[in-house]
Amino acid sequence: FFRPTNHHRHQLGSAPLSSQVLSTRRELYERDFPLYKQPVEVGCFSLDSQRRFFNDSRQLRYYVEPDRCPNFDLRDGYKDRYVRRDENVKERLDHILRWIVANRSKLKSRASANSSCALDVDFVTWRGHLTKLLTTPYETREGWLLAVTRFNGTLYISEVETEAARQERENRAERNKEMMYWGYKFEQYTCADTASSSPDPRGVVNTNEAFCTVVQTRLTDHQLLFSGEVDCRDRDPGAPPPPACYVELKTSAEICTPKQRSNFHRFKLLKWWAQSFLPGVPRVVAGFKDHDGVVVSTETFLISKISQLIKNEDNCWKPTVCMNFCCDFLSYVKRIATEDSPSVVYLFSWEPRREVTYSVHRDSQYTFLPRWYIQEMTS
Ligand code: 0WD
Ligand code: CA
Repeated sequence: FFRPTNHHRHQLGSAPLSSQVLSTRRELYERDFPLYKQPVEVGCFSLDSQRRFFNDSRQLRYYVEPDRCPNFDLRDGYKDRYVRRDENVKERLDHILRWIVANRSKLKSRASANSSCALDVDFVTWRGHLTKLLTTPYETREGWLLAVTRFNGTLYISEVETEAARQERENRAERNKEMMYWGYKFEQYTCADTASSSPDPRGVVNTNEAFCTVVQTRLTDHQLLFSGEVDCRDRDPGAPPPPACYVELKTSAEICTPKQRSNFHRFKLLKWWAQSFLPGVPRVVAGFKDHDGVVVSTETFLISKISQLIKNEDNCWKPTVCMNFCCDFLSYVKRIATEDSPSVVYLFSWEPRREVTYSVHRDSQYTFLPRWYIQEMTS
């Protein structure tokens, strides 16, 4: 996928290797691009309209290219055809853990195939958590909290909602609630249930439903297993195998001025790139909407072309900074989170303009590995 060309990275002003904190200053991460292996899909799962888990691809949808001049009304159905997932239910890593239990044989390490239940990976997490790490050196508004538990040698990373995020969620303005619906409505206009059917914009939008890919890859010396929600796939049966056939759907405000274009490149494309680059999803289809929530045009962005697209912006984000920071964060976690116990949580915490710090918690509110998982993996 990408190869490092420089083997002296720690001499070129990277973060101190023994510190209790981790700097997020961009300059420290301007090294050559680290090795990131081509992500391989090792499985998938689906969550149905009632958020029930299935170890299969029943919720996978098929991308149908819109007309050149679409006229998708994203507000349609908000009041009467919208079933919203209950955001008060904290699922943490549970769906991924269920997938692991159902697919253990695929993951057992060669060394311990008959004895211990160790997985062959260093980290298990959601793709969305890794996206947050990739964008951290450029984030100026929202901090994060990541809980880490070491269990049978594997480090599990699960996000904890910050106080600020909880307040934002509980005080969300009506307009923002409606705009959150627009993204899902765009999916409904562009996705069909089968390779040969058409989208049905008269149906119900139910955000409990999800199709998730599970991928395995390696970032330098970190073996990763993570899952991410996938919107749809190329409907051509001759398309390349997953994840190369997957398509990410986004909506964004229409771009009318050079300032808007620059902001789109500097902020939106960073998030879009980070999210899809991680699982190896090659393209994002953007629907550009006007103020009234009508999609008036679409455009395909190839993830492999985004770094060229942004090169003309002054002071823009760099993929290498994102990946090197993530890599150093994972090394930092390995160094700090040494006690192997399902009831111990190392809570890593970051606020904009600060360093990453951590605290340790035993049998606390932060413990997140469920008993059923520990039991399955110990027997
Ligand atoms: O425990 C948590 N704090 C979180 C759990 C935070 C974020 C996600 N999740 C879980 C949910 O079970 C969800 O099904 O992760 C799943 C999605 O995981 P992901 O792919 O790692 O998340 P991310 O890349 O942030 O989001 C992908 C899509 C979003 O699409 P857009 O185009 O808006 O980025 O997943 C949806 C959303 O459609 N999504 C969520 N769905 C359910 N719960 C959530 C969420 N909290 N966040 C984003
Ligand atoms: Ca999406």
